[in-house]
Amino acid sequence: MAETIYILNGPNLNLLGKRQPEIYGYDTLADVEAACAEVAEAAGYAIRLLQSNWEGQIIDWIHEARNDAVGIVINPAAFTHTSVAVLDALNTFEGPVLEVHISNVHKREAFRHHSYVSLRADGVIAGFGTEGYALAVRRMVSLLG
Ligand code: DHK
Repeated sequence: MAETIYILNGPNLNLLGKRQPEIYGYDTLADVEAACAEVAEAAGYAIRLLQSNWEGQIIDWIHEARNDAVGIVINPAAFTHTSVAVLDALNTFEGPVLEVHISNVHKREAFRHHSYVSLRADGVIAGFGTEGYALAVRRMVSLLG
């Protein structure tokens, strides 16, 4: 069976495509999933894309990834800037971790400039729109190679 890359998404990303499209664009998470699956499957990997508005659920999925995934791509959304608990969970994961932000967080409010998750991430993509996810999966494939 193909090894799996987890693609985890934090709060409000269930509304992707409808929520502040001037910032996050019109693509939905289903579009993101299709783009990531194409890149991953071409390289012989499977993806599992998940989204939750609940911090504890994201942490539980990171724990699950310890056994079930070879890498994690994560857009922690607002938890990026607030969650030591998500950082601690990612520190329990042994494979590569890539952090994605759809918007360029550095061009936005100062509170978005700090990321707890970046203390663990092996790479960060910000401001590439939803295309950033598939780019992160491409990089994940090279890191796993
Ligand atoms: C998404 C969010 O929901 C925000 O809380 C982050 C991130 C930025 C994004 O650009 O994907 O600050």
